[in-house]
Amino acid sequence: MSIAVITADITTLAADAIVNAANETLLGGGGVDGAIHRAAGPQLLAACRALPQTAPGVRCPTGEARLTPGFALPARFVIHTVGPVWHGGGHGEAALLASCHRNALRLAREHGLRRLAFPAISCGVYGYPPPLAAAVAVTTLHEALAAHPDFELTLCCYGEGMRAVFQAALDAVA
Ligand code: AR6
Repeated sequence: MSIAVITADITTLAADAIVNAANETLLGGGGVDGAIHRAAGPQLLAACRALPQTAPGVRCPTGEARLTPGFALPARFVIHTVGPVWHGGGHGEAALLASCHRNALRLAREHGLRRLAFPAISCGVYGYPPPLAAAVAVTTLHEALAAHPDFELTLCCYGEGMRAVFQAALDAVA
């Protein structure tokens, strides 16, 4: 089974695509989103701006995913997805977070992208408790791998604490 958990800055990874934990505007932000935009260069913002809006100011509704080139990144593409804001767990957060992972994988398959790296979507500013988010992420990725074993998936954590949480979740499903 090809799911690895690592500690790294996702902007340094030469994957087919790295996944961005964005917001619905796709116009950048803090956290991993800010890091990806800084490393990719201004062409990334222009490419995001060119994506169609589905509602005023919304280029990617929560749970969906969009593809752009990676520009100056070592990764060829960026898959932007928007995780749910944590509101206590009773507002569909788990289903939305699973959708992020599933839609990112679907987009990757449609474009022949096999080697993907995911950050800990929603585990920063959006406040999702990491052990709960990690369980959703690894379960969803594990199911996708069963259907499409050619994927090489990396869960890229920023710091040892987050890596340990995601590794424990992976050990629980593997
Ligand atoms: N590489 C890998 N992981 C990182 C990096 C990096 N360079 N930088 C931060 N992380 P967050 P969210 C980790 O807040 O919770 C943005 O402003 C970070 O430590 O980036 O989905 C967007 O525009 C954390 O574990 O994303 C949205 O408005 C994880 O990435 C909002 O934040 C996710 O934290 C999205 O919030």
